[in-house]
Amino acid sequence: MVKATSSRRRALVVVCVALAALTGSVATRAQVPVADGPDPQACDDPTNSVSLFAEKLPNGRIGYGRTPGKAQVPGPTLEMTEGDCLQVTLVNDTDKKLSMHAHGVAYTFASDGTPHNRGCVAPGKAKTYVFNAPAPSTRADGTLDQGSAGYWHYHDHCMGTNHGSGGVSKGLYGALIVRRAGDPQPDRKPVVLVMNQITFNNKVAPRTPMPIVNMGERVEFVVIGHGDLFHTFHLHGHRWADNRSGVVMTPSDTSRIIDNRTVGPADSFGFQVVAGEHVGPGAWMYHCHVQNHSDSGMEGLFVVRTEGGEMTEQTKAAIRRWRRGASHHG
Ligand SMILES: [Cu+2]
Repeated sequence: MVKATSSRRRALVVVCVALAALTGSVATRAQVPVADGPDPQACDDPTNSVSLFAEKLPNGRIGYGRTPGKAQVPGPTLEMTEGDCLQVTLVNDTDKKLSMHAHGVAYTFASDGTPHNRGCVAPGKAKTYVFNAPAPSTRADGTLDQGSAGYWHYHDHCMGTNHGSGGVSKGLYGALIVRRAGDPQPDRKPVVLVMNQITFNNKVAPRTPMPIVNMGERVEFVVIGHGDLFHTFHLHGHRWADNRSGVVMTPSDTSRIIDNRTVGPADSFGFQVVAGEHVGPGAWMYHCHVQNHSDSGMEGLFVVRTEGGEMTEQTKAAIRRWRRGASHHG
């Protein structure tokens, strides 16, 4: 066995600590060896340290999860605020090399998650990636560094090809939200919808995600594109601002209000709606508006209950009709 360098040993400790925090014990998974490749410079003062475990799932899917045995597609939503430094320790519990590559945030080559920067994680190994979310500032030359707040995402960049095409197609992706101080907070966990080939989150209707919320709740959507196709994301009954946050905060913000947006591979955007505002409770469809994509099962329902959390008879009947109509997709 190769003798661990001090930095390697430090990284191994990070893995142990992260696992200990999650499981309450270092006994089960304490010896996850650190993957080959450069060690990232740890955060001076990490705002958050999390672990991701990559695992195989049924039906040929592969996902990231926050604890062993809990992989999901999409992977866990990572949230930061500008000024934060996030450490993510990725444990590879699959039999193929994979990685995590983040969009939108700042990182050194060691956290790029690409093969040419030696950022892949071999099966049975672990690697810590370090991400900074710069806040807006003025450069010495007077130009503005616009910061990093946005609706971003992360994905594999090693499995199958140098671009992670094998991992991404199977579900190795997730949302990364960077907020700016003062941004409005949603009332619930964000709804993440990834348009990957002709699926949402690698599923077709009627198995697509069905977020169920109450009238008046502030609901946040994150929409991400993957694969080889261009899509248009449409949500019924609701609308949002075509700007960074999807929300208008001041009268001087004259952003266009939209209910449909083009999404190419690795594009991402987010917005918040007040559920049922001006339209009431109901089964509101979201779908790709490329007709042969929606006709192939690229659709789902956003279900708005009453303020008290009850589903109206009309909504229940609408869900039944929608399921029957979509059932031929599988
Ligand atoms: Cu589409």
